[in-house]
Amino acid sequence: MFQRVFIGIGSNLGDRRDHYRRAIEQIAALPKTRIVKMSSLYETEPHGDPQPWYVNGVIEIETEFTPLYLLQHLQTIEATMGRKRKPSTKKWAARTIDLDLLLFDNQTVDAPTLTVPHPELQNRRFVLLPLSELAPHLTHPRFGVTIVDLLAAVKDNKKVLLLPPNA
Ligand code: A4P
Ligand code: MG
Repeated sequence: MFQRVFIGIGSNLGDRRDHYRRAIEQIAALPKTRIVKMSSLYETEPHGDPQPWYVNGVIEIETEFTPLYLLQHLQTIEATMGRKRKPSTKKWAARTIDLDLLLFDNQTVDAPTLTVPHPELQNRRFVLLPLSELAPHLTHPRFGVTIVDLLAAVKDNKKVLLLPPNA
């Protein structure tokens, strides 16, 4: 059975839009998976340590994978795109590509390697704004409020700037 899933994409190293596009190509090439919708792209001020600004966006997919298998596939894509994830690498450090599983149907997951919905989703304008383009009235399975409600309430004041499509 196909499940409706939202994936957050971010890049803040090198040709960020090219990394973003290639990640989508690789997600589209996964078996048992199809891309349904893509948000606009945004240029976003970084959260965490000082680092370059990100290009962020969200895509909606349908997949027959379970959440943990989908995470494995996303991590393989990150690895093939040159992202180095080592114990010594700082959390929240700059990266060529970051793929976060934001929402998986209306499921909640609390596994050692996976928390769904993404635990920071409600604190990040750079996630809520593109997500609100695709699914404004979707209800967060833990909080019972919609994405537009979360966006209206978010205290994150970091800049999130719409990127023109062909810039
Ligand atoms: N993991 C648990 N739940 C999830 C999930 N829902 N989706 C685990 C993806 N991964 C999940 O992630 C660490 C571990 O989280 C994974 O091994 C997986 O098993 P990581 O990608 O290796 O490390 P990270 O990305 O450095 O840390 P983390 O906690 O995932 O950070 P985020 O949430 O990815 O944030 N500022 C702007 N403007 N835009 C950004 O995109 N991104 C980050 C990273 C920081 N600041 C940013 C942005
Ligand atoms: Mg991550």
